[in-house]
Formats: sequence, C-alpha cells, structure tokens
Amino acid sequence: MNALILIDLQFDFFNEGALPVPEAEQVLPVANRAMDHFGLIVASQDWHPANHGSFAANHWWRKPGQVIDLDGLPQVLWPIHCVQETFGASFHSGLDTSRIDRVFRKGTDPGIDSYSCFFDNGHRKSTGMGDWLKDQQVTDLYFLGLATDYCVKSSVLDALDLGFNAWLIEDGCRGVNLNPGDAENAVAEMEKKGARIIRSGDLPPA
Ligand code: VGL
Ligand code: ZN
Repeated sequence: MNALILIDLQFDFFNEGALPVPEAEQVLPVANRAMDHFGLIVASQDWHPANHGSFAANHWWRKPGQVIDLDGLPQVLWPIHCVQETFGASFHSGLDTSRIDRVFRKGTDPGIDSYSCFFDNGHRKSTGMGDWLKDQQVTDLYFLGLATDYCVKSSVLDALDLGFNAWLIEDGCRGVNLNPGDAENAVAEMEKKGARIIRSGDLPPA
C-alpha cells in the first residue's frame, strides 16, 4: 500500500517565514494535487521548544549557518523557526490540511535536532511514524516537501533503512541550498541509496 508523506509544509519555511526555502510556494499546488492520488496522507511538522539547541540565538556569539557540536553531533545553526504553537509552526494556509490523516511532530527535544520524520539526528528516539505506517500495512512512501537537502533527504534515507520503498516527488520539493548544489546532491544521494525519483505527473492513480 502507498502513502504520501508531506514534509514540513509550515509557514516558517515559506517566503515571509523565519527560515525561507527559495521557491517553497511552488510546492503547494503540487502537494494539493498529489493528495488526489493517495488513500493515506501523513504529514510531519518541525516542532521546536523555544530553547531548542538548533537555534543560533540560543548560543553565545553564534549566527545562523555556523556549525557547532550539539551533544556530540555536528549541528547547523538556524534562525529561530517552527516554535511550538506559533504561527510559523502551523501548516501553510494554502495546503489542504483537511485531507491529512495523521501528523507526526519532531524536533521537540531541546538537546537534539530531528531532520527526519522518523528519528532524531542521532537515531536515539523514534517519532513513531515508521511503526505506525507499518501497522497500516504501508510499503511504499512517496515524499514531497521542505527542505530537499535537510528534512526530505533525512526522511527518505531513514525510510529506506526501515525497509520501505521510497519515492521522491522531485517537483514537490525545494532545497535551502546553503551551499550551491546541496539540493541536487541530496537527490543524487537519495537515488544512490535506492529511492526512485519521479515527478508529480507520473504518480500512480489512487
Ligand atoms: C528543516 C532546517 C531546520 C527542514 C528543519 O524542514 O528541512 N531544516 N529545521
Ligand atoms: Zn527545525
């Protein structure tokens, strides 16, 4: 069985948000149309406490884009974004959220970031999404969302490790591209590990 996984389609990742991903708006129509092809739709939500260790503002003399050691893991520092219960953390109003069956939140532990919708960046704790999908007899996961080079990439790689077939809907994703080519390299890495790269026009019927 197939499921559509929508990664982090939250206001803060769109153009007037705190951590804008270039061209993010362009994924909304793709996301809304893609939903017609699936009987099961799951979304992830980046959901940080205000004291989260990934925020540059929570570290002395640090700026977004710098990399620190956070409890033994390299951590890119970000602007304050997707703080629990804030406007920026809510789903974009252009997304048809009425069709989402289940939401999994991630990044709630202040001491560790969580790009993947399945596990934190140290694979220390699970969000429960993998087990839940397996309970629903899902075998094939189709991903789209933000950002290609962070949360989408980590989610797709973890999905493959968990034994799912993973499909990347490429036109439904956009990257941060802190370094030029990051998103392109991320797609290549996902494909190399076994993900299938497709376009939304080639989605299977529902
Ligand atoms: C993300 C950076 C920080 C993402 C989340 O959704 O890709 N990127 N938090
Ligand atoms: Zn985040």
